[in-house]
Amino acid sequence: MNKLNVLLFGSNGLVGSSLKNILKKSDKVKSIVSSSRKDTDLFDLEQTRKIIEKTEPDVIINAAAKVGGIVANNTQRSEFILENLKINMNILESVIPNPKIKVINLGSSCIYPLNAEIPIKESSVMTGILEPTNSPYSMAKLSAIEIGRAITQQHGHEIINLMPTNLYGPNDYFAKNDSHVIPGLMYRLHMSKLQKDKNFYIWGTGNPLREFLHVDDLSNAVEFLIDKETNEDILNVGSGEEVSIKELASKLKTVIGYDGDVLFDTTKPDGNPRKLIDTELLHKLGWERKISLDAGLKSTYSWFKENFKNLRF
Ligand code: GFB
Repeated sequence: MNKLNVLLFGSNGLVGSSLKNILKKSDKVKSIVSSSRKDTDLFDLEQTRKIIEKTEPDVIINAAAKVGGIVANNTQRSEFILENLKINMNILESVIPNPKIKVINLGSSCIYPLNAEIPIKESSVMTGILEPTNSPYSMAKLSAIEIGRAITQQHGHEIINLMPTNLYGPNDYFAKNDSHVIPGLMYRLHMSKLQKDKNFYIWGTGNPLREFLHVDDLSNAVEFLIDKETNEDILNVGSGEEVSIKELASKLKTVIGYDGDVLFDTTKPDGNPRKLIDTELLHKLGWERKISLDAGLKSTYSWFKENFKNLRF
């Protein structure tokens, strides 16, 4: 087996940091070039072209994106569509001259229509209206799929779009306003414990259902796919388990040791009521998730406490 040279874009984020660790240990990988905004401006086509030409990768993994939770997506709507479009356009346009480069492009389960049948299959893509709180982000991710398809048909590339469910884990962005729900609740519950707050407000009604996947499980899926041949160009990757936001808050309350009351701030949006994805295609290829939600929440909170001093909020 020929070992692969990998170029990883977005290497400092939640997904990129986990991927670096997992790929370093992989016997399929010869070398990894980790690229972040410090060395390459992916809004700039020439810079993007240059690093690809210089590193001559067999595989490009695109984990670079502007990401955030429901409030960030819903308020910075222009940034979410424009920045993600630019990143995806520049990477995909830059690979056109070299069809031998395989691309694994990270997307999100929010690309699927609001009324898609649950569990959501890959074939539901582009069959209906998007969930309004994150439609700009979703549209950028959908455009990446369409650009990938155009390039594949015209130039013969292999481009896989991996659609993870809500991710969490070490190196996430733990903050009050712009985070996703797990790092957001973890930060806020931790602070409420320290401040001995009597009441804690979770956003929305607590009723939406979400499926969570530890980021290392996603990275194992990427490592698994790096040398796999498949005719699928979209693959879902999820845990198959749903929990309500209320249940999630209760689990986190226990892990963190906060003993006040949990109430609801219904001025904040609920977003999608339910978006469980169908991971059957990836299971059939042979991938399985390993980290349960309970174990993942515990280990992520340990990491959070150990790294608290160095985190930016
Ligand atoms: O993870 P999250 O921000 O985004 O929120 P989405 C999930 C649910 O948790 C929503 C509720 O119903 C929130 O109202 N929630 C409760 C909280 N408390 C909190 C809190 O303290 N912080 C946050 N953030 N939420 C995202 C998209 O949607 O899904 C992204 O916005 C991405 O674009 C991601 O696609 C996978 O799950 O609703």
